[in-house]
Amino acid sequence: MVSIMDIRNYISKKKKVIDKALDKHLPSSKTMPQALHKAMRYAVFPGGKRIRPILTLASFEACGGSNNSILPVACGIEFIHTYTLIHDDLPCMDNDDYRRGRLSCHKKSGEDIALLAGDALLTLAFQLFSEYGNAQIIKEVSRAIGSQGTIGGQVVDILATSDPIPQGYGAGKRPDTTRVRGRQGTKKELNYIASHKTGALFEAAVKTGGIFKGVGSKKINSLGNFGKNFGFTFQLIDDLMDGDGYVKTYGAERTRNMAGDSNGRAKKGLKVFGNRAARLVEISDLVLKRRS
Ligand code: GRG
Repeated sequence: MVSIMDIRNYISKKKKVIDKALDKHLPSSKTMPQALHKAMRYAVFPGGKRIRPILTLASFEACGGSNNSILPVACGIEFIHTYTLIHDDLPCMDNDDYRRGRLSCHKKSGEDIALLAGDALLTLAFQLFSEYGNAQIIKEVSRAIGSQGTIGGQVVDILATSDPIPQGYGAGKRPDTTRVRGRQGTKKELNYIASHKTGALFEAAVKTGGIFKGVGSKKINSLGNFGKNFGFTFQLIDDLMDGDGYVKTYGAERTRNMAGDSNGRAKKGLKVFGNRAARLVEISDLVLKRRS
């Protein structure tokens, strides 16, 4: 039975439960190598919205799950998200000094340790999936974040938005990999980036809830459809807030309409879950309304 608890209240309660579990599954900052564990914890706490693991929990509930057994797996999803943010901020990527209003991980811990903190969070995620989840979760998530998933999306983002293409790979020349960012990609590239860099992990996060509960492929596909379209809505709204990406290509009004359409597509396939999917629906509607 779905309670009438307000969705914001639901999200804030889940966030607290997730934060507690994240803390439990991260090595203490006093454990050797302290610098690494400090950097991992710095990147994870206080953290952001925790929207991906919340979706994993809500999806588990939509499939009839009602306990906290899925928490370690949901933590794995957040650790992966955190790894992407650490690596995305590195000088060789977006070169961002700040994340969530404070120094980015490499500015706090140094590039070497930050890079390895990202690697260690990614590795920890798969340790949790193997210990508390199952092979299907490992398969789903690894596909989602590999060369044809998140990492592929990041590569297309770099290549589509940087200029000039690196020169100097000729005989006897040192490779010059300097890139000047700021070019707007084609519509095809924009869609690839949204579906791979942003969408794929959302899709996997939602599917993971169903896989953990052991539902059949029809329901997993419905969850996948929700996750994919949710991810697209999320990206469009993010671009509206930043005046970036889709807004630069299509303008704000069309981008908002596209977000409304993808939110509609996301929710359409959830009917099979009945009222149990109420939280997924409400989270999706909330993202559409997001202004900050
Ligand atoms: C594999 C190196 C590497 C990078 C992957 C996903 C990614 C590429 C980089 C993350 C940076 C980014 C801007 C991705 C687009 C999706 C997005 C808006 C992420 C921010 O997610 P939120 O808003 O973040 O959920 P919080 O701070 O709430 O956790």
